[in-house]
Amino acid sequence: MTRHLVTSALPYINGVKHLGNLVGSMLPADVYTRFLRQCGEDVLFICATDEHGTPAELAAAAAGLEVAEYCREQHEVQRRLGEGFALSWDHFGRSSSPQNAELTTHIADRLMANGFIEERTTRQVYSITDERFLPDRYIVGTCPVCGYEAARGDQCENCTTVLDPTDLIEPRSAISGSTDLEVRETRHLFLLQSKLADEVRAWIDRQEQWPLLTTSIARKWLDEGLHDRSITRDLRWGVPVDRPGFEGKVFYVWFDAPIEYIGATKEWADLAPEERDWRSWWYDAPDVHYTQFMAKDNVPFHTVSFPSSILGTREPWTMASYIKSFNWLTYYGGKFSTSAGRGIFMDAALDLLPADTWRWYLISNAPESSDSRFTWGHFAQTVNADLADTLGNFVNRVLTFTARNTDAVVPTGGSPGEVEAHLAEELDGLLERYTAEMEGLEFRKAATTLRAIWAAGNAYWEQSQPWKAMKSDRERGETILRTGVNLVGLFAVLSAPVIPDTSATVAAAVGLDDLAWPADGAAGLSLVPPGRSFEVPPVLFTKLDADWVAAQVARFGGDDDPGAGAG
Ligand code: B3M
Ligand code: ZN
Repeated sequence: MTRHLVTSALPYINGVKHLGNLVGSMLPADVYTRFLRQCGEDVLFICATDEHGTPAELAAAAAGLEVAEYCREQHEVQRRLGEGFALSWDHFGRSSSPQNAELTTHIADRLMANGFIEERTTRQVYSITDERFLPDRYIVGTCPVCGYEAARGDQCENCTTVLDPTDLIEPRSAISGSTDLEVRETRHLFLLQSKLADEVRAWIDRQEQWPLLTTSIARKWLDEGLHDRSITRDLRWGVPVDRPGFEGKVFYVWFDAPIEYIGATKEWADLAPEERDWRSWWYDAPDVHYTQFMAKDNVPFHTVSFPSSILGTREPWTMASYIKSFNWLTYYGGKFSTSAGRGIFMDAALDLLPADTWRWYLISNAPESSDSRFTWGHFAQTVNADLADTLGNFVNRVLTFTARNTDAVVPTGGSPGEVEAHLAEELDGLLERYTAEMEGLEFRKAATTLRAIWAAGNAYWEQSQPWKAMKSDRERGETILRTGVNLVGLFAVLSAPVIPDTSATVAAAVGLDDLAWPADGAAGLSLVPPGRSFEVPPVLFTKLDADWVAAQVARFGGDDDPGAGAG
């Protein structure tokens, strides 16, 4: 019996995440997890905050907090926002956990013992003013190629030339602005990726089902040749390196962060050790199918460096069975930016509208084969057309009309005729396609098919004209009403992975407490039995008008044509 392990890329600890972070990993991972659970699968969904590295240290300093306290606070903020978006992870861990430190140290020890780590002396820029070595990104200066004055020590974002900090003209610290820098020798541990390149490539070559976005990025890195990479840093905050001469050094954040997938599973098990076995998911676990979710910039770490670390242990750790990667959700064509406060972030989004409204928009516009462009006008159009008109309006009119004619009890009269047989057949095809798209992690297509299922229900109701049938042929009319209420129940079940809160409300209204995935259209049309009492839920979605759109554009920025209504 296959067991499913699902992980989402770990959000960095610093700052509330924006909708691009959400749709690029955590949200689709949740949708897939929910779908698998409704299909009766055994699923473990793991995520955590990625707490180490210079950004965490600088963000803590800016907040005037000790970095450990800052991370504790921010983890709670992100955990709560994840719950607000109904992200149903089994555990939301912390890469600063003792479990992750223990596992990171173990994996490093195994790599050392197997000859895949060696100590090297490197030359690094030290800031006398900041009393610390500066990672390349925290050194700024004038680009020697294009003269751009804010080029970073690793790359000039103006002309994209890859740089060394010593290439910069008039280099200065990005932390203090000080130019009081000097190059010092420092010792670091290097992961000898070059010795593992063939094994990594062989592993990638075996992944024929992976999306092209994932494998093309992996092969680009492999084709450029895998360089040995430093996996330690002169930082205070991180997993300490337990090695003489390495006091005051920690592992590089991208060495320990992926190991936190395992660490967070151990954190989860340590909360109930008598019934949870973390090793059964991660160690010598051939029955586990492991799906990872991430944005494309994280693909190299997940297809090259993390697999190198795991393969080099010569231990049977679980490796990804499938890696689903995403392009970018842009904000009016530009990048969402935590630092520049550009775009809409998880906290502001939930203050504006319920999670399901965002979940639907993001999944139905997921940046899978290309970038997706968020605009307030498009967001409002999508919410109005799909959620308010197609789904919400159907639920309301069917249950209201039926309640009025049957005293809110599912009628027993008549029996399904030709029209219902045709509807069941149509739903068979749509359900088969929707299920396959969910299994295939094709989220935009799955949302399009789900919307087509909602539309099929609307078409059935319109064409059957129960308001006439109830006057001319009560038996026929009651058959249509019963079918309508069952369509409402079916919509609740099939929409649950994407808009779980709305589905729960609708399912409760028609007395459905089992959201098991239906086998076919006919099964889907008999979820709510005759004779059952039901309620009419409040209107599910309020339409967003042009004034609302204009208000968001004014508040968050955007270049919608002011006259562009919400549609
Ligand atoms: N913290 C997310 C990012 O690059 C990064 C993912 C780690 S997954 C182990 O924004
Ligand atoms: Zn440049």
